[in-house]
Amino acid sequence: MVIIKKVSAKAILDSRKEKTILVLIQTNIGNFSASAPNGKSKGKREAKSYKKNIEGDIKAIKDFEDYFTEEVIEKFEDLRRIEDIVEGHVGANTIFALESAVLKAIAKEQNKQIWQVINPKSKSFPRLVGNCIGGGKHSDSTSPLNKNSGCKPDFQEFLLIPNLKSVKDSFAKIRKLKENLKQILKEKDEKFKGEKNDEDAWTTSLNEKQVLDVLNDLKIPIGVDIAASSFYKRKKYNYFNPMLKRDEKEQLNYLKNLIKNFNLFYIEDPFGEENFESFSELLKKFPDRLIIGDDLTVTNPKLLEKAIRKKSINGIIVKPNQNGSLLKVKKVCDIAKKNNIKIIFSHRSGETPETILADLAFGFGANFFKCGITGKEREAKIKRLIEIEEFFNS
Ligand code: 2PG
Ligand code: MG
Repeated sequence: MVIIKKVSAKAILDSRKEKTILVLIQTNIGNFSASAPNGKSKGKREAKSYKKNIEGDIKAIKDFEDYFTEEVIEKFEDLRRIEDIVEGHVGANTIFALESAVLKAIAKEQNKQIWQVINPKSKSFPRLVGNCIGGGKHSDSTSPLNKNSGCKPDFQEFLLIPNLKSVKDSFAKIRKLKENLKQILKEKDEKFKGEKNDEDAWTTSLNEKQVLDVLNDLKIPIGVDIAASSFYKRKKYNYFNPMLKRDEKEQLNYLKNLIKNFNLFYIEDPFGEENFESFSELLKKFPDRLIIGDDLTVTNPKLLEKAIRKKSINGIIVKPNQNGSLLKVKKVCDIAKKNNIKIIFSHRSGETPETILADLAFGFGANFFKCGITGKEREAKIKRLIEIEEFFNS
């Protein structure tokens, strides 16, 4: 059994140099820690990262220390005891980091891997979804291209989705393709300077159609995270590259054409985060493609149920810190599996070296794993997934 003796938290910097939380626990079997990531193109209905601010959460964790020390923790379901203590007093990032640290302790105590604590029978590996070129909000800060200059794709992510047998081979393949893209972008985009965005994806002045043209030549399944809520204002989709506005119907028609012309396999957040009906229309037209909710569903069981009722999606992004509670993350995955909705575990745009995402994805039976392809915070996660794969091969 795990008995918590001390709990503390501190602020660390994520890959975007923004503050995020790291939680440390001292237990009868050793010390454990875990950190949470930060999103930038956040869904409106995501749980708040902190109750008020990070400093307040750090203090709250300390204030509750005596409560934790009274609990005996033995299995995944015992995270309920942790949640009962902190629920309502801290935000999603803090709960996620705390529960992750506790999960690491349970694994160690049982001499298991973290994913085995969740589901010892897990055996199928998620397919990699690698972000190779970026636009939208993720290309604001590091890109020299001004938000309104029209000189970046309006879509947030362009994704490579290899279909190889092993995670290891898939990773090698998308790394190589991403490196090749540097040369291709140099040739096609005279403004290209080899710069990268928040998720270490290439930034370009090409627009989404030009990027998709480039990716089609790679002969690999591709996808996009449109993150449409980030440019949906006053009932219009406000494109900058080129400058034009599309209403709901025009957006739907535009996307139907893109999906057909570029053979898109994966389409995330194609419409505003409240437009469940437009998602349904797209899915009705393309039942054989992945129509995925992220801002639409924000890893929330109720919103997932709504999306299922309305037949809006056949895939859901799972970002544990959109919710915080790992018990609710499990609930989301259970509902998704029961309803044949594909599960895509995802990194956030502001990341830390934390690798538990890989264990969670494998343990909860994710179908896909969305991550950046390069950058130490992203690579660490994919490498952990490969390590799990090697565990099976050894
Ligand atoms: C997304 C994510 C991760 P963020 O929209 O899917 O790529 O972005 O973490 O900024 O919400
Ligand atoms: Mg998204």
